[in-house]
Amino acid sequence: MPKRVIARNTVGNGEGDPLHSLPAEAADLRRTRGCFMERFLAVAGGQLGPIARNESRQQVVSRLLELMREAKARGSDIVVFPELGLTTFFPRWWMDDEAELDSFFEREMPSPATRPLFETAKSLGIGFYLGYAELANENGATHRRYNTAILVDKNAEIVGKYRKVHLPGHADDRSHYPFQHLEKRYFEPGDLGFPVWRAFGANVGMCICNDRRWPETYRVMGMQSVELILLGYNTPTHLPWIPVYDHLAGFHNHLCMQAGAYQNSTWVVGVAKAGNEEGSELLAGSCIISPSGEIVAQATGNGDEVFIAKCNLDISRFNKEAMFNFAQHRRVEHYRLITERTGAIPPD
Ligand code: CDT
Repeated sequence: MPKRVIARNTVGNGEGDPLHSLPAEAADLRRTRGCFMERFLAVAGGQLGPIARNESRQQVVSRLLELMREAKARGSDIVVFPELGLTTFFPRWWMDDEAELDSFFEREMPSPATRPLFETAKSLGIGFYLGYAELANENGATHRRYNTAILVDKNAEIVGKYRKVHLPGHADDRSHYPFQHLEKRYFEPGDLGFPVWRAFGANVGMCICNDRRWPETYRVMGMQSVELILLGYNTPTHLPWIPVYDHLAGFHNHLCMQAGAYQNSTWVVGVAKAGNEEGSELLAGSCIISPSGEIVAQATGNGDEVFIAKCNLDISRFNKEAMFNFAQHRRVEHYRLITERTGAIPPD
């Protein structure tokens, strides 16, 4: 399995900031030579193979637990699971029956079925990111459906919740295709924005699948000094209504995540649900990307698999202080169109 450690720590013992005790010139030198780093986080991707429509929550959770235990045995601080990681990718089917649709959603987190994930995480001392379909009843509103991810710390506390903002696909019935993509029918757009949390000794953000294709996703988190972005995905390798780029599915997957990592000087961890799921082939290619834009660890197959990188969080400082020093170089007076308009119009 390809695995490599970027920019090993050559100074300091992990306590305090060694730069503080150095003369300014030495600190600068060490900074430019990249030898002052000290914050490491061992991150595991917990890629899933397909989940069958009739697979129970208990069966899926036992697969997730196996991945979690392996991740911990291999020294990880956190394991990242896919989008909708508790069920099959149900938006591929048109459903009219509310009860049938609801059967794919979680009404509480943890629930009796998902509690073992929290208990095992706590006893092992490992955090996790998990995507799931959320049925929310809050602030007097009932039955709100979101495509959600949570960030859980080593004490099994939910420290962050994110609801998918960019919902792809369509809301109309396209039953003439072998499978559909009905996220626009089954979910409403996330209402929590793109927060960044202080967790695991890092600035951590989350997004979900199609969000990774939009530069705004990364930049909004970049504006909050994000150092680690976690995301899960379910990406069909064939889109029946627009097959023209099917052969580039893997390239586009890495292209957008590598660009997001580089342009915002952040680690990005993208984890797939992969393989042939109920007749729909889902892209694999799960990976961990450094702030340089390089892929440093990658899943090798399209089934359940753990892959790991020891991430030096401090290398995200390099371009945050240089090429992508936002405070020095951004020119917001020229960016207004990005938030004033949704669709593009022809030039004047
Ligand atoms: N799950 C998800 O968001 N998948 C989309 C592909 C579907 S586009 C109709 C993605 O961007 O990978």
